[in-house]
Amino acid sequence: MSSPTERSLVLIKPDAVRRGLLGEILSRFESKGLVIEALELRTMDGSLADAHYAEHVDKAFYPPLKDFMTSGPLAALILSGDSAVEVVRSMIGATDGRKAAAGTIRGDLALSNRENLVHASDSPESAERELALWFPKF
Ligand code: 3AN
Repeated sequence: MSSPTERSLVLIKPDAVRRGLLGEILSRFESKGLVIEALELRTMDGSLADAHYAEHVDKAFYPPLKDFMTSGPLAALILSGDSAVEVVRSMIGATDGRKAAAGTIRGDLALSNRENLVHASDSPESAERELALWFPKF
């Protein structure tokens, strides 16, 4: 039995671009067999940050998160494949890079709770919302 192809919105964050990890992170997703359907280098502005992180805008950690996410270019991607949302989430690991399991992107490459290299949609419903924000033409 095969699962339907899903799409996930993935952001390779400004810390990853600054650290020269874009190729390594893209390579992990490609090696897994996920398909890059769209890929764009762009800088998030404040209003897109507020919309993207709508569930976090009132939290204490949001202002520094917004500063970080708008601090430089990031790579926005659509990744697709069988169960892509869950597969990508398991590949990136827990939010806090200090606690993320070894073998995951954050577990291997991040040591921070904020500068944690990658965002990925956490459910098919979030993916639909985020894809409409970032790639309205897709
Ligand atoms: P995830 O990215 O693992 O889905 P969320 O959605 O809970 O995590 O949080 C969104 C982003 O907010 C995280 N990627 C991280 O950059 C930041 N963040 C979450 N919790 C904290 C926190 N306690 N302190 C600082 N930054 C946080």
